Amino acid sequence: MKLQLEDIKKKTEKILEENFNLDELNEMKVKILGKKGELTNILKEMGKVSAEERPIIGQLANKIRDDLNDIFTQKYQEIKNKELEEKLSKETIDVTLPGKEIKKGSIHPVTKTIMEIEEIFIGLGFEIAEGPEIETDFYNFEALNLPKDHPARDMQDSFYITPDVLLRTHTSPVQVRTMLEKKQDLPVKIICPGKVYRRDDDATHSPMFHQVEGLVIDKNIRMSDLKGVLLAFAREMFGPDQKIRLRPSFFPFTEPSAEVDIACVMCGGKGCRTCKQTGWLEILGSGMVHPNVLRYGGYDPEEVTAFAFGMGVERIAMLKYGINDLRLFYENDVRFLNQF
Ligand code: 2U9
Repeated sequence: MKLQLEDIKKKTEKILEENFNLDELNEMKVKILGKKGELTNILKEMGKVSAEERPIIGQLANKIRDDLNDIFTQKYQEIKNKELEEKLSKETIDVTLPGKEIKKGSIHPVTKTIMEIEEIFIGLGFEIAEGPEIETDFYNFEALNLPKDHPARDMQDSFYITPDVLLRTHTSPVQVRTMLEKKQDLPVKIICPGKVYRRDDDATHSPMFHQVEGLVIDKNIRMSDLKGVLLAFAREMFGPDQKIRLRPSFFPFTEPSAEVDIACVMCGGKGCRTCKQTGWLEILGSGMVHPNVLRYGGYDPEEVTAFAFGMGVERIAMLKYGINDLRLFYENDVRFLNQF
């Protein structure tokens, strides 16, 4: 039996010198070490071995089984390495081939326009203020001199979450919050960019759009300050020779109020379809802040005065980049977006 065991080891070592693939090796392993394999067959004869010899043969059998397992493991590794080497020797990499194109995104035209507006006002000494898009009736309406029965508060015009909480309809509540935080500190020079929400949805109105509003509070702020700042803005945004025109208007939060026009970007003021033959295009609304609004913000209208303005970012972007359809901003068509 001892001889049989040593034989099987020698036989295995010899067989494995030949060229096998992994499947053949596995088959061989089952044939020799498997449940019904040759080693098991030899050990079936254990009963015939004398009691003194049995532990010695048992030990030898265990050692031979371990040795055989080692031999198979070693051979397995050899075959694997050989296969890998063969694969690598065949595989060639052409380093001169062009790489895969990485598609780069671009900045959305609305974001780009906000960034440009911010740059201009930062250059004029303004700070940027931000605030929540979900607002209370107080910050969105009450503090802005929009009385309880004002049509803007209609459920039909705004998105209400509860009777007292709504999606902000303008970024003005950010200015109110900033005024209350500043606790009468002077001067206040801020712009507030962000998303606003109104129940409007047609070719020229979107239920979500972007605004930038501005507020300047100090002693002796006058309408001429408003005009100077907005002229500087118009020239940086639309060209150094731009003109502006102020037309009287009405907003509940400003008095007096003015709509601001620039010379038509299409015809330069001669009159065309874009400006409806007027030569002018409206770009923003503005005015001197109403005394009630200053009071709500904690400032004394006898001590300080203020001007404010508001613009729709999509409108500015359309005029600046010659975009003729508002809906293009929200469709996420890369053929449109890639142009910015
Ligand atoms: C405070 C006080 C006053 C912000 C202003 C406008 C005029 C205005 C419109 C432009 C186009 C809204 O997006 S739009 O439809 N805005 O005409 N906004 S004055 O006045 C303020 C804001 C905050 C505390």
